[in-house]
Amino acid sequence: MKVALITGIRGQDGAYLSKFLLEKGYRVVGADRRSGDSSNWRLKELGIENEIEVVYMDLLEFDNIFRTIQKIQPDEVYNLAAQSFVATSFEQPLLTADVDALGVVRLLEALRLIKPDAKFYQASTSEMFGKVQAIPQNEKTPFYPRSPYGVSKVFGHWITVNYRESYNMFACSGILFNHESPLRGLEFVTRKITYNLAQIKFGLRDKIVLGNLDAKRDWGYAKEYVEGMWMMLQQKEPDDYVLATGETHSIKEFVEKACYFAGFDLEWEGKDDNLKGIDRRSGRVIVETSKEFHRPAEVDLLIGDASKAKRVLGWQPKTSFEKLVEIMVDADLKRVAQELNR
Ligand code: NAP
Ligand code: F7E
Repeated sequence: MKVALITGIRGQDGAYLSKFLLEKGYRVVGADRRSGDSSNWRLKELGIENEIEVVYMDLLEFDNIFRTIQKIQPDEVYNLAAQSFVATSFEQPLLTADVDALGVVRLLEALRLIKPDAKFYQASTSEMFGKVQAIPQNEKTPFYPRSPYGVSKVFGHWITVNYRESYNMFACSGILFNHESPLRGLEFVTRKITYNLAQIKFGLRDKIVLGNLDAKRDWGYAKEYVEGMWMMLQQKEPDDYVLATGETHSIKEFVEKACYFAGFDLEWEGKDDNLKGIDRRSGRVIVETSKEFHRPAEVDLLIGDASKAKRVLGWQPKTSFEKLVEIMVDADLKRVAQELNR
């Protein structure tokens, strides 16, 4: 039985990857940093809460990582843990760098010393492309990060490449574009939209306040992206791969589609920071914009070219943008209805 150690077990990708690996017959050990809120809602929703062995491991503490690797002796390590919210990285740049940059080298160093033959996956990101230097972006596109998060992830990416080249370790970096799901955190724009629209639908909220609606993202379905992570570690040689859909949509388009699936008839009025989304049926303002949610530096456009992953791994996304929005809206309408019935 292969042993997989997953950091960031309580996050969106940690949950989907755990389920995928359990179905493949892995023993899954999940590293939890032991924060105050130890709710396992995602693992519960996937029905796997009791199938995962949880260990306490924080990427900030080297001895803790060292002892965990020594004890678990993993065959595969998926480093999904991160301070992953771009907006927070501007408020907490040092913490973000400590976890997202130095955390990676702590883990790699522990593996090099104890289990150098373990396969390693690093969760890199399209945020590394930032102010994009080419359209679409692929493995060869130069990085130009626009946030402390993006800068830290560039370090995580290059240190992974460096350990592969210096010590011959099987270390891969997956450069994943935005991937969403009903298990996405509420702070990210897609889930903020779908959950809050569901609350408006059930009369629990008046409106949603958002930031820059013009930014464009390449959004895929998280459940499919974790399979790509695993595929990278099953190849003969370690390498880096972009996973993306090759389509891009603005936040405004996401709002429009989500409103449609939630049963609102949206029309826009005004512009820029005075843009309002009005439901024609009720005449009520349900979407507003505010500078509060703007970032000091924005990533305006992301669109990925995943042709290498398709050619080498046989990976390709299956869920369309429209279907993804529908899945997320439906899940949140059900959740809010259940919350009301409790
Ligand atoms: P997520 O839901 O925010 O999960 C991140 C996890 O990391 C959380 O469980 C968090 O623990 C944990 N964590 C934070 N600080 C830690 C520390 N010091 N030590 C140990 N664990 C720590 O993120 P996700 O969406 O699943 O993404 C997974 C990874 O892929 C992240 O590295 C992210 O940066 C990267 N990524 C994500 C996307 C995307 O679109 N989702 C795209 C590209 C790359 P708590 O549960 O205790 O908060
Ligand atoms: O923002 C705009 C915001 O926070 C998307 C992380 O998983 O994907 C994610 O990073 C866009 C930005 O995701 C609001 O300005 C407008 O342009 O959902 P987000 P992100 O920053 O793209 C990458 C690939 C990662 O690696 C990260 O870990 O939406 N936006 N209004 C807003 N964003 C938020 N959060 N809230 C708003 O109200």
